[in-house]
Amino acid sequence: MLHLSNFGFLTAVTLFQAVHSLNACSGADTVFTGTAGIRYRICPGTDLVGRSTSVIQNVPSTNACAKRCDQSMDCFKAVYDTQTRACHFKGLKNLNWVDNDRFDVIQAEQTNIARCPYTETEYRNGGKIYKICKDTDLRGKSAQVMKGVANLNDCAQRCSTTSTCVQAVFDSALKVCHIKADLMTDTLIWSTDKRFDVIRQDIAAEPAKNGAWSDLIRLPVIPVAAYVVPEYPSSQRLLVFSSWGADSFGGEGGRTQFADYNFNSGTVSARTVSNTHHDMFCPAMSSLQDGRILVQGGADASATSFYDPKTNAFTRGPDMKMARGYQTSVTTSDNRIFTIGGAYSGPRKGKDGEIYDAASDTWKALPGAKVAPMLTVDDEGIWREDNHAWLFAWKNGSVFQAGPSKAMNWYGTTGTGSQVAAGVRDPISASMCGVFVMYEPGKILSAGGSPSYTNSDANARAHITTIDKPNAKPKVERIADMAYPRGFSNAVVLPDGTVIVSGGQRRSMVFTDDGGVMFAELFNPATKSWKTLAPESVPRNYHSVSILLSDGRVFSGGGGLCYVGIIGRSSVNCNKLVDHADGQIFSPPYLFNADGSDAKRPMISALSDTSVKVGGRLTVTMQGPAKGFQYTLIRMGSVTHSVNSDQRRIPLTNVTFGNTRATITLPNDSGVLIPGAYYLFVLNAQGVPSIARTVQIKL
Ligand SMILES: *[C@@H]1O[C@H](CO)[C@@H](O)[C@H](O)[C@H]1NC(C)=O
Ligand SMILES: *[C@@H]1O[C@H](CO)[C@@H](O)[C@H](O)[C@H]1NC(C)=O
Ligand SMILES: *[C@@H]1O[C@H](CO)[C@@H](O)[C@H](O)[C@H]1NC(C)=O
Ligand SMILES: [Cu+2]
Repeated sequence: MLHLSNFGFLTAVTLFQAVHSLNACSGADTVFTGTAGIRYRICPGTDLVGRSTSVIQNVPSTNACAKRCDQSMDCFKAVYDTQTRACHFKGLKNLNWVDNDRFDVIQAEQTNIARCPYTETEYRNGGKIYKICKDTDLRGKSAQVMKGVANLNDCAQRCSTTSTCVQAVFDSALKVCHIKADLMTDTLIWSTDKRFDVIRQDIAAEPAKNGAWSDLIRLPVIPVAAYVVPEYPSSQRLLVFSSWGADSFGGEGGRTQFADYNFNSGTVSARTVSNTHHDMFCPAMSSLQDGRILVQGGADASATSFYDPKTNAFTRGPDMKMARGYQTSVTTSDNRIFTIGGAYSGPRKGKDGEIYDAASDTWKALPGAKVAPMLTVDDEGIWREDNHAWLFAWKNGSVFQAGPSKAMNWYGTTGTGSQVAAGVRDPISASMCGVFVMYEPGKILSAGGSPSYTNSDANARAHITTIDKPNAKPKVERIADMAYPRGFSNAVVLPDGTVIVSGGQRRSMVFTDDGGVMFAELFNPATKSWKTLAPESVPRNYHSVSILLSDGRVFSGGGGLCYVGIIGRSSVNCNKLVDHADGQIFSPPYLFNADGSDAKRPMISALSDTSVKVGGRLTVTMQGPAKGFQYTLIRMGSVTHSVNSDQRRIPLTNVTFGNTRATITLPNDSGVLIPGAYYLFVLNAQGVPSIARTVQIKL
């Protein structure tokens, strides 16, 4: 009866059910995989109310109906009627998805992709070559829409004769050819979608110039936060986590979903951490001298959890003095952890500093480390104004706050704490959820962000802030803008001192991919300029991360997470296309020879010690001569919400050479060389990095 609505019958039942329309399966759905690998989601007990394009009688089962749909060139959605055993192929417009026990809904699946999952064909015309990936779509704006296009070949032909056409999409259902918008100005996201075929001009990748992104790495959780596990001789694991839900949050869940990803072997495992009774969603994170990571607050806002790389176990730490979420913490020169802000959780006001001392395993309030001078002015008020401070630990226990407020401040961590104004970084606006990184001692690159946390235009501005003595006014230099404005992007300093900024949106808007910037950019400190790199496949916005791996590549992942309100509630109604339980690894240009082949890397054969004191000596033995190489330490990172206050790069300048040995005297100031686990990289004259060895720097 319901399927006759195209004839004008609308029963009271359909009208009633229309009120309860679904945007995702309300129960457990299953997958039917067609002959060409196209996946169909089958949602039992639901109906797609609307016009049927054809009806096949006497179909024995739902799977048989899915098979018939798969065999048909123009079936993307179907409904199986379990009473009449009829298989209805549905149209594409004016459908209403509702609960109804009598029917099962079958829909060709959409999944974001970075590579064509099917065999591609070629189209050539006028010296141009195009690759055709059937059954996929490029979601995003079209520059031109051509109607009445007979087939895929015609669409490819039209693209090849349109000078601006780099990518096109053929809509086989409506016989429309879409010349897609320019990726430089618009966001295009490639996904499987049986209705469409993608035509892409085959342009040489040039990895030595632009770097190269890996295929998508599917993860069992959305990587909202990430840290590298310090391991010897070299780290090979990334731990990532979300909230109590792998793809959802809401409330204080008392547990956290983790994934353990080995970036050498590619293996991934899921892990629920519940023994610390801590939902670690939206926390601050800092690592200590002994390699332990302290995750603080977030959804369970007073709780803290230690991760110990030696045991791979979590233990509960002491509660903070004040409940916090979206605070920033930083490890100080004396191996304590300073934290400030965090009105997102717990009380809204007065989130002055406090400090964790590993020696006594206690937190102490620092009422003199006032939060008020570092507030932004946000459209949503105080909830957002003390979030994600740009903190850098510096000499003699000091902490420098470089943003996101226009104003900068020095914080002192002795006694009851102190605060000293340090001038204005950016007179134009605050830069909430911009990026900040110390790429060499005392030199801070910051870029992007928006005046308000969300619903706020991002900026492309960049600054270099140079700090020297604690409490002294820093030097601020506005440098060239990035090519793209970015809110919610992430920054990673590479062993050669360049900085990769990836992801982010042109207008900050939580939980969307709108205006996502696909191209990464590389900051070069020698020229203080930016260079655009290869585009990532998936937008990485709010709740995304990027982090340096021990092999000199960069992991970029996450974005999204769905608010479901109640702990344990299903995420089926979430829009999975903006919840990114995946990542991609970027190989920077320095890993390639000019012809695109892999560059030969310097090889470290041994370190004299796995643990060295600040100011101490370390001998590196190379496979081959040690001279002519650059030696660099990068503190291992932890990242969430565009904040990585652990990372910093320390080039090593006091080096003497033997034949295959380099003896390094480390910087003698623990405010420069903050205690903790570091990557030791060796770079050759071409700037190609070794695989890093792990070294612990201690007081
Ligand atoms: C280090 O900080 C303490 C406390 O703020 C101060 O008394 C001392 O003079 C500082 N030392 C140096 C060398 O700046
Ligand atoms: C370089 O290291 C030597 C010890 O190997 C030390 O005496 C000297 O002070 C260091 N120089 C600098 C500039 O740190
Ligand atoms: C500490 O290092 C600085 C250079 O970074 C050097 O000038 C100074 O001599 C060193 N001090 C000691 C006591 O080694
Ligand atoms: Cu968050």
